[in-house]
Amino acid sequence: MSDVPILYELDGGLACIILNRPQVLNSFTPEMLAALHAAVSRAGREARAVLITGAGRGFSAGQDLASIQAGYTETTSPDLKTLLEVSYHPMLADLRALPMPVVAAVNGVAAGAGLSLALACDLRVAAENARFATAFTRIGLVPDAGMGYTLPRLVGAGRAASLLLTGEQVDAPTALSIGLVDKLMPAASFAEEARAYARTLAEGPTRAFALTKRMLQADGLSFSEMLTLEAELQAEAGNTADHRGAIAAFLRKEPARFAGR
Ligand code: T3D
Repeated sequence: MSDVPILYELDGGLACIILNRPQVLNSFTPEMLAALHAAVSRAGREARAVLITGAGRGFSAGQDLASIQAGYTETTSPDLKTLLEVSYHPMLADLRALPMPVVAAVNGVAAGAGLSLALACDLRVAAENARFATAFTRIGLVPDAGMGYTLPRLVGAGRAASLLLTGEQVDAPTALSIGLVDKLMPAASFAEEARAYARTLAEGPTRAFALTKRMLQADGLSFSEMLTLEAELQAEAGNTADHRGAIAAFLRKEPARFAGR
C-alpha cells in the first residue's frame, strides 16, 4: 500500500481518483483533502469524465476523527467551521463546477463526509455490499460537506429526515431503491465494471454533458425560464462537431463516435 493519500490515474479520457487511506476506511485528513482538491483540479484540466473510488474495503468514513482528537477538551472542541471552510468547501465547490461527468464508485462503506462526497458527484454506482450512513447526528453533529443540500434533492425531504435523524446504516439494495445510488454492480467485479461504466461517459459528447450539467444545476427557474435556458444551451450543443457527427452517423445507420468537441 502506498502512503500517498490520493492516487490519480488518467486512463484514456477518464481520470480515476482513488481515496487511499484504507487502514482507516479512507477517512479524511486536511492533507488528504488538499490532495483530493489538487486531483479534482487536474482532472478538470485533462479528463472527459472522472471516477472517485476508495482503496480497500471502504469508500470513505468521513472526517478522520482521530486526527482532530487533540482539539477536544472537556469544555472545548476544535474549530469545525474553519476546518470545513478551509479543507472541504473549496474542493467541493470545484468538484461541483467540473464540466465533465463525475461518478462516485462506492466500493464499500460511505459515512459522514465520505457520503457527502459521493452525493456531490453527478452519478453514483455502488458495489452490492456497500453500506451508507449519514453518521453525523450519531456523534452530535449536523450534516456537512454539502449533504444538507444534496441528500433531500436525491431522496426527498422525508427520506432525508429519516436518514439524518436516525443516522441508520442502509444497505446497497435499499440505497438503490430510495435513489441514493443509481446502479449496483457485483462486488467481485466492481472495480472493472465501475471503470467501464465511467469510460463510456469519457467517450461521450463532452460538451453536451457540460451543458446538461449547467441545466441540471440551474435551480429555482420557472417553467418559462427553463424553456429559455434550454433553447440557449441547445443552440450551443447544436453547433458542436459531436452533434453534427452524430447526426451524420445516424443517417448512415452507424453508431455515433464522440471526440469531445
Ligand atoms: O467533526 C468534524 O471535523 C467536522 C466534519 C465532519 C465530517 C464528518 O465526516 S463527521 C462523521 C465522521 N465519521 C463517522 O462518524 C463514522 C465513523 N466510523 C464508523 O462509524 C464506522 O467505522 C463505519 C460505520 C464507517 C464502518 O464500520 P466498520 O465496522 O465496517 O469498520 P470499523 O472497524 O469501525 O473501522 C475500521 C477502522 O477504521 C477502525 O480502525 P482500527 O480499529 O482497525 O484501528 C476505525 O477506528 C477506523 N475508522 C473508521 N472510521 C473512522 C476511522 N478512523 C478515523 N476516523 C473515522 N471517521
